[in-house]
Amino acid sequence: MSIQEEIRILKERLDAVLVAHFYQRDEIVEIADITGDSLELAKRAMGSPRSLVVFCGVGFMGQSVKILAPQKRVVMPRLACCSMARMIDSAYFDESIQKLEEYGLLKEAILPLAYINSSAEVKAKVGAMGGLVCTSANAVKIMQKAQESGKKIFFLPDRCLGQNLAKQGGQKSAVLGSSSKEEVLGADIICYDGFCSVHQLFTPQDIEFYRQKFPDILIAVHPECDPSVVERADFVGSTSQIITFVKNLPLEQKVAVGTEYNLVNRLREKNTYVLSSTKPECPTMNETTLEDILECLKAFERGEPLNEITLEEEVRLEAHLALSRMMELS
Ligand code: CIZ
Ligand code: SF4
Repeated sequence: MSIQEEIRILKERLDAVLVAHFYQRDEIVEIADITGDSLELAKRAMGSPRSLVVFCGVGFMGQSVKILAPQKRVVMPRLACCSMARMIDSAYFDESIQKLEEYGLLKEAILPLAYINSSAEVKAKVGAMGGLVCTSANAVKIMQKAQESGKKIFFLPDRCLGQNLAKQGGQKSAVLGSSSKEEVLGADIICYDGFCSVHQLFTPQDIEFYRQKFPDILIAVHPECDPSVVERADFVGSTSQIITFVKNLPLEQKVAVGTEYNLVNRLREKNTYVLSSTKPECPTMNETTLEDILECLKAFERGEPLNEITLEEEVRLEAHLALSRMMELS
């Protein structure tokens, strides 16, 4: 029996749904019941009648399912952690707010806005301060709504997404820790100094290279890329938005895409290029294998669940506040 078949049988027996993020390896995406971006996956896993969620992705994504659907058991074949999410924990969050207070901002005048790529503990801190979450797909809209509060926005952890949002809205941004106190106080959006190591790989030189090689090529990038890359692109969007954009192009239209390799490689058979001379693979997303999924299901059946996601109820409830504020607005 093939490993795919073994997984399928065990999945049925355990009443499990297999979900996989777009950045997972092809063989994982091929056997998944649900594929999507982190929020789509969390929502669809929550709505699934299955009691067990086997989540192929990185830690914060499994946590998002547990925050929204605490009655479900959630296991991850690999407990891989997004390097960006790991750049901020609750202690760093507190230190950042303290720093802003030292600069003279009142805590009540700060609204934290967390990118979904953050841990449940950080989302809980954000929720407790009245803040909310956004994804790359709804960031523009959520940022506008957040700013209607009249408060200073503290955007975390991705400085690039924060800077790109500010630029797009004709606003000023500053990065806590590297900008001066005056720049921070004068900014509309104050960013935490985190970034995605994969999306940092794309450079303006890569865009230059493709534009010279193919003058009519289109450049599509993810907003986790540096602002110097985003400002030179023809299209900027989340993973789902990039997929829709590229799939709707005429087949003869060349496009170079700046996001994770596995996703780009699956987009189209022809005329699609990876916007980098190095292979932009997300190392943690790439860790999960079919063998891991099989082992995870077997361990669950033995009553020894592997990498089960558990959250303290207080953390879950406060993180839920931040997530549900986003869902009400989007
Ligand atoms: O939210 C996600 O799944 C991520 C990490 C990126 C995106 O643009 O969809
Ligand atoms: Fe995190 Fe970047 Fe990997 Fe996405 S591509 S999971 S942001 S490290």
